[in-house]
Amino acid sequence: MTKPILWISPGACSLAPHILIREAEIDFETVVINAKAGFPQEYRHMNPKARVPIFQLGDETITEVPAIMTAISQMSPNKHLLGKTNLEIVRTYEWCNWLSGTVHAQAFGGVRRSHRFSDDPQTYNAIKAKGRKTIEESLEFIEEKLKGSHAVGDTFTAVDAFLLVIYRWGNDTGIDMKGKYPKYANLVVEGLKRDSVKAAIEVEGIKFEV
Ligand SMILES: N[C@@H](CCC(=O)N[C@@H](CS)C(=O)NCC(=O)O)C(=O)O
Repeated sequence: MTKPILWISPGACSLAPHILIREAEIDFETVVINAKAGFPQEYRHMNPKARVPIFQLGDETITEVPAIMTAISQMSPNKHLLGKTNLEIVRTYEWCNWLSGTVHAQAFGGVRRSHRFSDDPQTYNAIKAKGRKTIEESLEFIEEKLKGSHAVGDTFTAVDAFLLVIYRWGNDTGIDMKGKYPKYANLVVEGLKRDSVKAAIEVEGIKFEV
């Protein structure tokens, strides 16, 4: 079988499955595109939704961070990257749906991609302000929820990979992540020690400060 291919954009949400596929120790290839200024139109045939990540697995093309992370986890079942017990797997989906739908799409989307919410540029500042407020509320919720170095159970899961991305975006947004969210910062410090995380950051050529 041909190697799976993960399409990523440096520092984007694709960093989460990129970390996870390294954690899963799967032999894979990457296609690196720059989606920061918008998904390049020439690759639209790969994902008509015009977003990274994209995961090519044999004849299948999989999109959406939680779905891709599920596919990766299924390829290395002994790593338990969605959690070890049925309840942990449920908690992983609970986290991932919220991180994807509310924190990523709604909160950071409002700040970074206001045009997705309205065709009227006069509303963009209000959308950005609401997005920023939702980011801060979400970060407080994360801080309250965390109990140790892992969000689900006592091992590294897809949720930790996703939380690393969101933390980095928080820093990029000018929020004092370390000062305001010490438990979250601790999870990130522990995550940054992992070979999978170090390698993904290096390959993407991005900075990751706690
Ligand atoms: N719901 C999608 C969101 C993917 C997404 O928004 N990706 C961003 C990068 S973080 C992107 O490709 N943006 C390009 C654009 O908005 O044109 C998922 O979970 O995969």
